[in-house]
Amino acid sequence: MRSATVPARDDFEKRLAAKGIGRRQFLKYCTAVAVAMGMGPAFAPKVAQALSGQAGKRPNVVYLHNAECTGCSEAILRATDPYIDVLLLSAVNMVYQETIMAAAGEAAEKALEDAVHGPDGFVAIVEGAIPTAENGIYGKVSNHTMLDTSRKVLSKAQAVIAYGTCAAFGGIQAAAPNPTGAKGVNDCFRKDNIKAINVPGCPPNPINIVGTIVHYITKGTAPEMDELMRPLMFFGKSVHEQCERLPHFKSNRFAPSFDSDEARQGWCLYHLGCQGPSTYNNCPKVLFNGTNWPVGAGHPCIGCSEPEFWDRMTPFYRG
Ligand code: FSX
Ligand code: SF4
Ligand code: F3S
Repeated sequence: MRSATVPARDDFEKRLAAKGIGRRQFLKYCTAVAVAMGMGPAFAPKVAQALSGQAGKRPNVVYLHNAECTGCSEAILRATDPYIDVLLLSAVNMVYQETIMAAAGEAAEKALEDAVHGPDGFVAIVEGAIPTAENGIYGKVSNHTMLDTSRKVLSKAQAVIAYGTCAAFGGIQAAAPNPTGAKGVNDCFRKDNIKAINVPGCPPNPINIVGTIVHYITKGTAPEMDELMRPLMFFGKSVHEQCERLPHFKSNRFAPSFDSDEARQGWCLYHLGCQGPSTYNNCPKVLFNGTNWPVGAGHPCIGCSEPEFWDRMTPFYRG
């Protein structure tokens, strides 16, 4: 793929500095991404190169929104460091993103047309499920159904990333009785031979999309995936096997209620509804914003990175 112009490293560092982020803090973030990718800290300079746009390849990215709460974008936009505008806009050439783009109306539509038919190709990132009932009339942007726009855009993309559980598996829109016929990308477009890399979570951890993009830039391929098309480097282990409360589970120490001393002392939340044993994600190790994760904060895992979790894992609270 041909790439957009490589930005000067100085510009990148100036933009980071304008956000109050020093080089050391940026490198710390790159190390966290490298470790989450299972590559170890020695891979951090490569991550830094990719994120600063110095890896020589800046893929064009078309970012589509479908039926969703936009929490996936929010997870990136509210990330503590190093902020999407500096990070993603340096690593990739974001040619269309409805939440953050300045263009509106016809100008926005033209930007999408240009990107899809441009000579350089593009990677598509999809957020949200696709309503399919009655030819997709339950989800429209600019009088086009999300179903039509997604099919048109995704069939031309060099790679497709379904970001968030809604885009990956349908999410809450697809929960029973699913009146809009909402589906995840792979389910929706199986016959069109569109294959998305799934990066689920409701919301997903921003590190997992950043790591997927870094992998694509540095290796030029999709990462190794499980049978649900989730990168193994992020979703290869269950939440349970990485959980800090696991020793309590193994010793049969289960918290009797959320407000008990036992819960505060870190006893296992299994009897209160925790779905960690049947959920695959890296939350216990990667944390959100490097700070904490649901079970660490005393909340059971609700299985948010699994298909049909709204139907299969509810009620979320027991006991
Ligand atoms: Fe779904 Fe994302 Fe949950 Fe929300 O876009 S994965 S409802 S956090 O926003 O799609
Ligand atoms: Fe497993 Fe949940 Fe208990 Fe952690 S709290 S050990 S994830 S059951
Ligand atoms: Fe989701 Fe469970 Fe992690 S609810 S955020 S997969 S702990």
